[in-house]
Amino acid sequence: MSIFDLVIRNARCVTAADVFEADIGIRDGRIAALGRALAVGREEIDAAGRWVLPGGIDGHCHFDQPTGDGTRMADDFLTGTRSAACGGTTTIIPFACQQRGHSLREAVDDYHRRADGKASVDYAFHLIVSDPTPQVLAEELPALIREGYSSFKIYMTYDDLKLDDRQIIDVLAVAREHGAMVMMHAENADCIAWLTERLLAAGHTAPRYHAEARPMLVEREATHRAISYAQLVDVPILIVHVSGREAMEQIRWAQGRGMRIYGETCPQYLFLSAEDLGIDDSEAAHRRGSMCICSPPPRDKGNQEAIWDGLENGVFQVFSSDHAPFSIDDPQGKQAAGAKASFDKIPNGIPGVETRLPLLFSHGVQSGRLDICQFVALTATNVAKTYGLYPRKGSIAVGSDADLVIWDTHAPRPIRNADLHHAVDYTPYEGIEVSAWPALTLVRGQAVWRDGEFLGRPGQGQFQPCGLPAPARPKTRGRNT
Ligand code: DUC
Ligand code: ZN
Ligand code: ZN
Repeated sequence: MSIFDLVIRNARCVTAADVFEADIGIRDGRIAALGRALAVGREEIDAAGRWVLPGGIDGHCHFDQPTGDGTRMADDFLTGTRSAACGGTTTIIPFACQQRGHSLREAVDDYHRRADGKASVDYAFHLIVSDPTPQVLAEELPALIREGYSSFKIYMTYDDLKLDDRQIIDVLAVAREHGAMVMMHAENADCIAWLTERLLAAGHTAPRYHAEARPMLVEREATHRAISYAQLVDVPILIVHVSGREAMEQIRWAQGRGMRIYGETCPQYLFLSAEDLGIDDSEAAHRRGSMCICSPPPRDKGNQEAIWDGLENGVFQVFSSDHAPFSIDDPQGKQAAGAKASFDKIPNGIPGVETRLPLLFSHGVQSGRLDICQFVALTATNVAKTYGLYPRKGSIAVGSDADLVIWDTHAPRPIRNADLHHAVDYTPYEGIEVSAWPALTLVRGQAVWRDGEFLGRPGQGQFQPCGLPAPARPKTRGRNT
């Protein structure tokens, strides 16, 4: 009897640190051996000449998240994880979102019911803290962190989610005490409200005014404020979905002073610009603009270049999709407030869980901007470390889960929504050329995507409790300020 369930031969393995040639022996869903001339497996795959990378971890995506305003996300755990698998992502981390007046525990229980039996890739949960009552701060959060929910998102904008400054500091203090990671949505809510009121009063309602209501200044200010509170409390934070240069400068400044401030960015800030929100008030511009409304908004070409630089030079540790799926022709989606709704009534978010890795591989690695180890770090290894999943996830190492992707790097094609596997009726990246796509995606040794066919089974994906994130472990000596 064979000692391996599967052997991948002649793999050009890539980790965040190394590139090496090896056979990969897989047993019981884990990598059991790496070496040359491994014993014959029950199944064999020859990967000669192909890159074999850790499966992607999407550390920021929204599936089946209750919105509370009558809108509805197009993807649930069935279609969202199917789409993830087909794009080479083997673990997703969406958000169990607390509704005000309710407990965090209710949000977590509800979210497990939504995921149970549906996922075809592995998943963990972040928490969204929208109501940090004394009970939440003193009891619920510490208990949930111990149980494997060790990261939470704080919003500085959105009326139904945002925390005031004192609440932010209180939540950061809990994260510090218990070693959790806090993700900050950094935009200044009052500036946005003031600008929005003025734009609407002037009759400026088209989607392109979304970008004017949320200029870089509001993101830069909130980023600086979030960093200041993290410094005050002496706790690491991750600034999520950073859209451009001025916010990056704040992060770089803090990193340069030795603070543990981390950065995440997303494909929309590399491949979309404010022009995608529309250049006039036509119907076509409204439709295209609605498809691309997300927050923070896409910026200009100069900011796109700055984001590429930040991926290359280490401002960013994590590259996520921020997949937030609202269909364009759904009366509960982008058109919930009507076909000609004003920009402030259009649900924020764009899909991208399936296209995240092919876009970055094609335009980052193959164009020579990023080396392939950086790609692995940004899309898998650092994500696993940031959220307490490493080394079970995010590496090619003996003992790690066999979450692997064999890449086809000679697969030129335009992105077409018709070829994607989410339940959203558009992709904002329609027509963008990519030349790399996963040929095979394995989740714990099981094929979920092979040669253009989805092979996953609902329920095959398992919940992964998170340990304490490595970058958030309380420091032993001194303050970091
Ligand atoms: N912005 C968010 O903060 N979340 C989801 C989508 C978006 O655009
Ligand atoms: Zn956000
Ligand atoms: Zn988000």
